[in-house]
Amino acid sequence: MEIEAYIALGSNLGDRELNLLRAVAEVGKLPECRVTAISSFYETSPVCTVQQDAFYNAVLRLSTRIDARSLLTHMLRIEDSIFKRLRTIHQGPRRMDLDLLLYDNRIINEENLVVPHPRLTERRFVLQPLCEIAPDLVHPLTGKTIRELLASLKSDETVIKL
Ligand code: PH2
Ligand code: MG
Ligand code: MG
Repeated sequence: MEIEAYIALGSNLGDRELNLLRAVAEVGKLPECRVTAISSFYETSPVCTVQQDAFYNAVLRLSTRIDARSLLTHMLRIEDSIFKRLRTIHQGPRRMDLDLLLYDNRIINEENLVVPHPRLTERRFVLQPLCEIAPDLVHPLTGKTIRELLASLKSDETVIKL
């Protein structure tokens, strides 16, 4: 059975636009995965403790037959092997960060695999692109749509559609 998953993409090192395009292509090449929607790209102010440059962020929708754990493993492999991600500084600058936001309407609480993504509801740099491609999607924990979550969000992040 095909299910729909949503993945957030973020880059603030190197050619940020090219990095997002490459990541979309790599996710699309995964076994039994089809990218069925991509948001616009957004330039966003960094939300973190470590001082760093602005991000490019986007969200994509995937139709897939692989389970959430395998999908996550593939995503981490793309970060490591394609984008040579170094995990030296926690939340430090990176060419590519791929986060699994939603997997069907499932609630998963396993080590290193928490879905829906725990910070999804607090981050404009995620909610705004997600709302562009899935405004009526219901967040399985809050029962609210993405549009409602975005409307009630209080955050001073700058998120500019490119
Ligand atoms: N990712 C983080 C921390 N802060 N800020 C923005 N604007 N965009 C991100 O993708 C981002 C962040 C940790 O993954
Ligand atoms: Mg992240
Ligand atoms: Mg991540």
